[in-house]
Amino acid sequence: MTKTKCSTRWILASAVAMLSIGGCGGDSGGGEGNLTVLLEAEETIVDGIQAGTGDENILDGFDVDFSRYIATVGLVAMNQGGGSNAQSSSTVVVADFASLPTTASEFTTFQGIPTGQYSEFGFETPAPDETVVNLNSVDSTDVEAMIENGWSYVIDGTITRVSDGASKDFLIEADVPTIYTRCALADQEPGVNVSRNSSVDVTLHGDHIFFNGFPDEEGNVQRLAQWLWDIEDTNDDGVLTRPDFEAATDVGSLFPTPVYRLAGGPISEITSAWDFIRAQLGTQGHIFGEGECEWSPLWATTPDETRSSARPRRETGSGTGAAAGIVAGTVAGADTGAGTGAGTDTGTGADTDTGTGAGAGAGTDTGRWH
Ligand SMILES: [Ca+2]
Repeated sequence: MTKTKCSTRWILASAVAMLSIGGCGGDSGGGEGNLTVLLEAEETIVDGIQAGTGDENILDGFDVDFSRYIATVGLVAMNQGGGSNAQSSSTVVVADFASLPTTASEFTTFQGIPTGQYSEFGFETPAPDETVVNLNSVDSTDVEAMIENGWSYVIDGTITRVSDGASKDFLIEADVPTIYTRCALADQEPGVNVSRNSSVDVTLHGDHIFFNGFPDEEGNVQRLAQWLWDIEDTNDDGVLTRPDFEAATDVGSLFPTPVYRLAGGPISEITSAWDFIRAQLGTQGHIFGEGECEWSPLWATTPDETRSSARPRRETGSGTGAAAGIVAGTVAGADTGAGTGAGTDTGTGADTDTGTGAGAGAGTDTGRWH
């Protein structure tokens, strides 16, 4: 099973490792192969998250369980580096991750594609449309509501205060249009290797809304739930939903510094609990359980715009030699790359690169999100 830690990916380090390791990825002999893409739910979704003092517990005395964890995933895209042998799938599925372990999880397959290392692999959690494939009997009412409203997530859960057993229900119905790119397992070649018959697990984590920010390193992650407990049921309907989260604008009280760091996430300025939820949900995509992906900023919040002009573009810089900075909102501080190269980065985004130069200068430019 997967672990629940969320490790930082040191992107250039991975690139350097790739170069030094060379073609260790196995079958790249020019043949054709198949890649099956599977969905995987982190155990936090299936088993819930328990109060405790362990690394993966909620530290401030709350249990959380999910009865439904419905999400849309799809639009897998990959290439063998520099755009070569690009493959993509238009399939988008909707699945209840809470019941995935006992139901179908295969959602798309690439057949007869060139074998080798697809060093750039990604996918999306898009707003669904009428073409969405219902993978494991998600209630049609939910699917229609997701299409109608552009929701990528419907999460139905309960938070319980262990000191007295009191509980509250919450329902998160959220548009979280995220493009995940450059997925990689730590200490392995980036992306996915395609051989004769290969597969990749696309994993959604379930616990990021309890992270104390958007941490650079897993050692810094704490899971805390007091903020959710403190949300007021403003409309007195017995469940915490979007209007309640949007009304919770006292961000400094809900997410106090220095315990929380709200900078560096997919939403540049978090002004409510709703922003925090959407931003954290926009970081939950992984491969092979713990393999980190870069995530795009979240964009429009209305269904009409989620797939159109507001969609961010990813541009690849043209530099070679010194790596020239990591994408905005990915892994702050993970950039190394003040080597000796003379590459020119052509990205012009408003990102702020926070890397400090200690790299070997062997990477290629990572591109930026706009
Ligand atoms: Ca309510």
